[in-house]
Amino acid sequence: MDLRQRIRTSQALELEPGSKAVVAGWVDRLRIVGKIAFVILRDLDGLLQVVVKKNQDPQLYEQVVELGQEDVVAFKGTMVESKASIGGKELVAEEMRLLAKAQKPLPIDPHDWEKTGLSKRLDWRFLDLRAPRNALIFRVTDEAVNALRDYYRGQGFVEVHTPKLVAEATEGGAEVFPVIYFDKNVFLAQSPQLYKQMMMAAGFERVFEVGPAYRAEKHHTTRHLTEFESVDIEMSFIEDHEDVMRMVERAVIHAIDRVRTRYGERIREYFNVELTTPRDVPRLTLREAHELLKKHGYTPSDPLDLDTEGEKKLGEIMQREYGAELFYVTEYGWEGRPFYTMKKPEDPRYTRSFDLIYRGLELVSGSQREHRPDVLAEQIREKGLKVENFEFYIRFFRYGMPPHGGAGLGLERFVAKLLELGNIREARLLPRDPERITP
Ligand code: AMO
Repeated sequence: MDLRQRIRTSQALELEPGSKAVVAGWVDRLRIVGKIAFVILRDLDGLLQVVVKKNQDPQLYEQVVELGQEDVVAFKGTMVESKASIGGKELVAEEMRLLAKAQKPLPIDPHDWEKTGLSKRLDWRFLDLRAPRNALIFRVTDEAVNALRDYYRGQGFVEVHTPKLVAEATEGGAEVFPVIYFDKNVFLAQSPQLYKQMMMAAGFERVFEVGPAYRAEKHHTTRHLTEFESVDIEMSFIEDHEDVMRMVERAVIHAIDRVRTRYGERIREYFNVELTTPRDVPRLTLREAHELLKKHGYTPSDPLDLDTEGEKKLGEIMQREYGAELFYVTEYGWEGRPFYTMKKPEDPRYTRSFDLIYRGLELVSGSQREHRPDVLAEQIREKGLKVENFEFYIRFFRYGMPPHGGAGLGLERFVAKLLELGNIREARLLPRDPERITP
């Protein structure tokens, strides 16, 4: 039996009865009824029942009954119709090749992932991901990120890859990881922010990046990771932040629609979540958001920002009263936004900024950037940072920098909300948090 002839279980199920097939995968279950052995074989695509009858092939039967759960095995045989089997067909085996034994007992049983705590599941992530429901999370991630990529590329964005070892914090000084870099102290990048802006000075006009971002978040929350995948864009020649918002919302809607089209049914089956493609994305200024919240009996803690609880409440109100799962809050107060954000010209207490909220969670954050070097230097000072440390950055702005803006989307948050996962860690292959650095 030659593994090069191997087809997936889903392909085998499409064959005409009587066709020969070589399939391979993991033993999901082994059942022996009388003198018949049934192996449920699992691969990336699904399950296939394989049958061996003792009286037809006693030698093969003896091999099969020795199999254990999670052994890796290949079968060659003939596809036959079988109404009671998954997919209405099964493989009558003629040959078997044991490819690898699974040691027993299994540290976690992929069938029982629900009974296992998340921490233990993450310790044994490779076994946890053998559960089709858990594997689906990463197929959804793949579809979502590629849909975003395809959308942006279609709009003339070019993907770039910027350094993750950097000299300065960009998103607020407290949350950086210092790294010993030869004889210097450097940091892990919190965001590609300064470099995607550099690409505007380089005349690229539209760039995007999908890459890791690092935040030294000490808090254990269900929406923070210390390492996450950030989908960033930056674009030039904008009038204001609204131009960025239109771009981002179309990309997000495109991604939701692609995930729904490809995996909607399976998401319903495994996660009991109904995906709908948003039609439009309402906008509220921060002030309007606060008024709406107060009307519903909630007073936000900071008049110039939106706290997590407020975000969640606002999400519920927008969903209930306007049927909006996806909406923008704009014009955040200057206090709460980074130094590179453009202030609102008519009222500098506020900024040309926005957050996109999806199902009650901040999914995207963005703004128009301050592109006038002297104003930018002043803003760096206002935030209590040293202008000298940002000289390499301010330089980008001195030789012809177009008006520009951009945004960053947290990929794990996106997937967590698409599937209504209770904890963002489930949406990261190998999440890092203050305690976890292995596997
Ligand atoms: P911000 O800091 O808001 O903005 O981050 C952008 C988006 O990244 C996600 N995110 C996180 N996801 C998981 N764990 C975390 N600890 C975490 N922190 C942030 C969120 C958030 O909306 N440079 C700006 C973006 C820009 O203006 O272009 C920035 O990084 O989904």
